[in-house]
Amino acid sequence: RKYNIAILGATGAVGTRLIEQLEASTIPVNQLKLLASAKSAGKKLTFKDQEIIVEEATPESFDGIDLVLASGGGSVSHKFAPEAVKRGAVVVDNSSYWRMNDNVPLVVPEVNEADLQTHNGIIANPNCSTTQMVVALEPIRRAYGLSRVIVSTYQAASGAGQSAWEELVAQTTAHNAGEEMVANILPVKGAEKHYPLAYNLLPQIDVFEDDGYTHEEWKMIHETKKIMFGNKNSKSVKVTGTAVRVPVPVGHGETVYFETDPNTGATVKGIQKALSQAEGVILEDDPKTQLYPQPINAEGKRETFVGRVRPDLENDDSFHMWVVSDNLLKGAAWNTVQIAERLVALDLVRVPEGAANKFIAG
Ligand code: 11C
Repeated sequence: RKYNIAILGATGAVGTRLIEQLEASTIPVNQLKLLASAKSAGKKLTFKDQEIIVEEATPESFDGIDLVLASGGGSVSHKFAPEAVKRGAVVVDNSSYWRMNDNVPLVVPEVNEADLQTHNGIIANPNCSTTQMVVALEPIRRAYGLSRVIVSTYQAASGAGQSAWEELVAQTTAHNAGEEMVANILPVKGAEKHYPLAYNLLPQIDVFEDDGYTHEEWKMIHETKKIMFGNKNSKSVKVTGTAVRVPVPVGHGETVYFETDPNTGATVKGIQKALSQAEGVILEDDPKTQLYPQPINAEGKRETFVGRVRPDLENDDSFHMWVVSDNLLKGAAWNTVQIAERLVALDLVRVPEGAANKFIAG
């Protein structure tokens, strides 16, 4: 079987990588449609040496489509994912809109591929900082259990989109020329205040919740629980963290403190072994030779890189590690295409009867 595929949000930082990842995937493509807002319609992009003209997305765009890879943002997915499912297409959605819906599996194939079996037409792709963390934590959980996680993130500008990435570059150039840095996007589009990221750190990613956490931190807590423990409010694990934007173009870094089950006798060597054998993980951990993951080396790669595995010096059965991945690939485009590859391999590119009624377009 060959598939008719649509990429929704084809012109953004993730959208263009979706095209590249699809091109490099094992999915047999019959026809590829590139969809975006009216503003981007008419642009020309290339897939397998073939020029494709970007079309404005409408509900009818999904007629005859089998599989949609969506990366147009929350309101676009709210509007179009149910329309696509209604027309028989399966949607792998990179936005946050459907992630916490009980009818929608939230999937990182290395962790919970089995959740694909019960999909209803929409499958959600997690937030980038969550994805790389769970890829690194899952092999540890399987071997040694997991009761608590405390994460601090060092997130790249491109996580906030192509425009934030461009703003960082422009600010760096301006600062180096002795000119004033202009900030219109970060820490979050539409906020009352904007601050420069170049030569700076911003301890705010996304909007603040009433409890003092940012929405990015909220996502890391609840998405991790849903992916690894099957329930966004699971009490089986305690998760907390602080998300910080750093002046790096691509590649999120994370320091992760975690507590294992005391009955399992976890050791640094055991954890390193579990990580080195895990799918999607590359262990880069040798302090003697200064080997540890860095965003600059992770850019363009599909894997999640882990290093600096060491014991906590005061808490038993507790450890620290450093996790890096390309936020636009494993954090977004690759995980989406990887889910699509698994759907194809498992013959799950079909909308179950009646499932479309579970979703209402916004
Ligand atoms: C950032 N993690 O770095 C965000 C971007 O929920 O898919 C991803 C937002 C999301 O700003």
